[in-house]
Amino acid sequence: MTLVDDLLSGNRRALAKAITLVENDGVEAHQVLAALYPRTGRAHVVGITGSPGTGKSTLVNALAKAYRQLGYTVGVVAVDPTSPFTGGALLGDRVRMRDLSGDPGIFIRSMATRGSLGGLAQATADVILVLDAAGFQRILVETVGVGQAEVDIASTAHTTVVVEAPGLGDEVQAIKAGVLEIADILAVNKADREGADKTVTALQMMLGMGPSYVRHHGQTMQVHGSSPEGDGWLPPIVKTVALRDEGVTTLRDEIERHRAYLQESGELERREQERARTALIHILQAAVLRRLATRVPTEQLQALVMGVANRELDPYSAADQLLPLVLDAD
Ligand SMILES: Nc1nc2c(ncn2[C@@H]2O[C@H](COP(=O)(O)OP(=O)(O)O)[C@@H](O)[C@H]2O)c(=O)[nH]1
Ligand SMILES: [Mg+2]
Repeated sequence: MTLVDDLLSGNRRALAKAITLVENDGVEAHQVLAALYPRTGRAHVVGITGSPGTGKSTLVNALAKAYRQLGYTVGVVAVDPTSPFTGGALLGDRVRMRDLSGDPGIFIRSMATRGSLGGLAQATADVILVLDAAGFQRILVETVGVGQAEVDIASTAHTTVVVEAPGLGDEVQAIKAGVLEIADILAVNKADREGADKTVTALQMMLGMGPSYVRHHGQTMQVHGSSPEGDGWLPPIVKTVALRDEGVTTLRDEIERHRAYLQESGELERREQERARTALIHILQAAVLRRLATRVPTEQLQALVMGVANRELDPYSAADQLLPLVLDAD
């Protein structure tokens, strides 16, 4: 495939084209991904997540520069599902990223929000694969930490950095336990602002009471940050001033330390398998649903819809009646 060959030889136009292709999904996209897949698995994927305005884009920009100083090539994927009208590409992000864009060792892409959020998570995972195959050694993925889709995207990352900033009112209230749960590293950005130390203290307290809090709410305790074996990874808290590149090399080094931890503990392999399983099952579910959906007999469906709407039948019983028709359609 010419596109794949061009991409692998470092052609940026081919890379951009392949990314657009996988973003839009479809048969050709799957062929490209199949051809690229054997070349993937080398990049370290870093998720940068947190509330809007905490400074994620600025931090990603600074972090990319810090990685370039070590000679690593960097791919940046910005996912912003909160701005469907701009397709996630905020003008501010673009302006700020401009000082990086002349560097061939950096590739920046804003993800458009197409279709469902679940679709966005899948598209993001596929774009990461393309960048990985193209040889980018570190891939930074910016997401807004609000919902399940963001947690899904974060689960694609090897290392998740949760960004907080001071001055969000009552710190303990502002920090969502669900987001804390996925943190491998916590960055308190805008450390030049008043209250940064209070935010750090609040985070330390929350980390301390994390497990019991999580257990109390009946959620799973198996989080990225802590290993069940006990002497695993304790999420470090790093203060940064992204605007002035302060603390950013420390953050970079903590990410690298986490990467080493993942490799040495065998956790990387375990996560990789988990990810492969999730990816495969998601794709399979979607394919099975698509195929079965075409088999739903239209007339019977319409009759049952009427029955449910008229309260003659409940939707579970209606589905029970349809199911054998769908499954035995051959
Ligand atoms: N004072 C201060 N402002 C910052 C810092 N980092 C980012 N900002 C500013 O915070 C605002 C939001 O930053 P942005 O990176 O767009 O945040 P995002 O929404 O999380 O991506 C911008 O005006 C930035 O210039 C910092 O370290 N200190
Ligand atoms: Mg941003």
